[in-house]
Amino acid sequence: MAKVSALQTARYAYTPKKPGVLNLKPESIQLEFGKPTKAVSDQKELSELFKNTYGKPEATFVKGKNPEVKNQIRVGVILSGGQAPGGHNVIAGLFDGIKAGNPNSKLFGFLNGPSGLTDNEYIEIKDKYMDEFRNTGGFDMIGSGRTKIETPEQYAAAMDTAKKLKLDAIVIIGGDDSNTNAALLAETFVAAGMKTRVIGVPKTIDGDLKNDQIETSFGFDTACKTYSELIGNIERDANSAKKYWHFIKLMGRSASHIALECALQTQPNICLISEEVEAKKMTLKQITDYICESIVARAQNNENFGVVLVPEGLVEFIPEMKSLIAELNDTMAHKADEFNKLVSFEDKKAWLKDNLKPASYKTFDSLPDAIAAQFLADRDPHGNVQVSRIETEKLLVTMVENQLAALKKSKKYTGKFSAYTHFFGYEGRCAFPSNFDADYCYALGYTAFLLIASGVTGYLSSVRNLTAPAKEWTAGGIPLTMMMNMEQRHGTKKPVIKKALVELEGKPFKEFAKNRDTWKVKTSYTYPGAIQYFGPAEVADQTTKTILLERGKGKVTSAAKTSAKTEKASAAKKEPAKKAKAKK
Ligand code: FBP
Repeated sequence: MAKVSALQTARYAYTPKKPGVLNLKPESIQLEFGKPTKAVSDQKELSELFKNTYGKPEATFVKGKNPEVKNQIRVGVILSGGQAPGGHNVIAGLFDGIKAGNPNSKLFGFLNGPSGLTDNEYIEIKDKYMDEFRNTGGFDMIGSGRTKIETPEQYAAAMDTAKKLKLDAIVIIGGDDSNTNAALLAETFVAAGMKTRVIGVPKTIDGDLKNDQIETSFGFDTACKTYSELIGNIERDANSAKKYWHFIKLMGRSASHIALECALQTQPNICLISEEVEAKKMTLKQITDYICESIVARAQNNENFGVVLVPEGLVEFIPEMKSLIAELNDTMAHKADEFNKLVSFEDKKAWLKDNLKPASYKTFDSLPDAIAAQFLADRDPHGNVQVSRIETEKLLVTMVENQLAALKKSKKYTGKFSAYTHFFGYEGRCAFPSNFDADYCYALGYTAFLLIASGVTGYLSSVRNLTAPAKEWTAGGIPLTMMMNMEQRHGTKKPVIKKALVELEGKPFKEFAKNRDTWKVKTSYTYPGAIQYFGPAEVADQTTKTILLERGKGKVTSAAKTSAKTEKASAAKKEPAKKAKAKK
């Protein structure tokens, strides 16, 4: 084993806390089924597409009997998509469950994502190798990848591997797309009369794989805590030096859950929420004005510093940018031969002038060249622009600088503006999982094993009641088709798991909206500090404000309120001293 840090050594010794029911012997845990379920919409189309797996009941584990858990089984596991803290613990929970059922059962890890399954590349996971990755971050144990299994050849190759390896089950650890794949694979295997069951596990730091049944995807907790620590540190630096504005872009391909959670944890001056920008049809100019309002107001209080949080997906939610991106994706795909011959940015720009609609070209032309060039970078495997590569934070700084220069001319602004930009994304995806993610992931993996041992397929491993202590969590399975609807993808309607965007009527957004006008002007920063792995539960085991608020259990304490409380407390302390003086 490579040399490891002291923290890693200490984390190896950590025993994840389990939901009460999972502490029973595996043969004493039984699946209890609820009523048949329906998809969120498009039920008819989905029931036809998933003839064998549609509409299965929700299932919960309870104390009972399941002698089947002792059967010797062979299981394959895949890590799919972007890294998220806790992935190794899902594998650990799955591994321990399988071995607790029957020590001769085997677990195979497919290498580098779903392509490991189609290309038949795998390793057998054994005790010693597993132990090197317990409670660690990263997906490096078996690697991850973004290959989508969609062609008939890929399905045939997946079936071939499952047959060759005599797999009783495959566990796919992934986000909405990967779990859509899991549902399709489950259906394909049943239709082909194969014994291989497919179970999904909800992963993504983006936090957008959640619904009435899935309280959160794993990794969101640790990633948000890591970013919030960094944001808090920057806020404190800004409040100490009092001379810089920091524009911080935060990962989240589409939804703004990460930005919102970090805002609730750190109380920055501004946090943009893409879903709100889209709902209010805000233009880039209006967003710039909104940020400038804060800068001008704070400058009047002699506070020429601040922090702005920008969600990664923002550009795709600004209506004029959304049209530009859609047209660019289309034009660059349909005229790829012509476009790919162009080398310089100037040539590409001239070509776009003739090939884009005038309105889209006008938006493109209004962007600084360096940013405009990022809109033309390589597309992802699905033909979409890679938003993590567009430096929205820099674009906003340029727009703000221009606007402030105009305000200065008209004497409406007399402050100083000096900005730094940051992008936090990769910093958080492989962090040591927080206790919450370590526990949650282990339970998800162990539950996935129990689902396999209970003979079901096309289910997502589900652990609920997450705001309570781990021993009160419940475990079970949710039929994947229950979370699906039909969506237009590249010109055709496809079954997909519905992505959860930030709800503007939801409690987390409302809590933020209630406080943000104060934060915009008054310095109200809160400093969460580093993730704590050891110590009292209120410090080390708490999950996100998002889940607490969603479950009606949390509220933000603003710095304004905190300092009011502190002032009261110190006034009370001074009171006896005053009285004593008066007596003298
Ligand atoms: P998943 O949805 O696959 O978990 O990945 C999410 C994410 O971390 C996004 O936040 C980000 O936009 C994207 O991955 C970056 O992708 P890549 O790792 O390919 O650069």
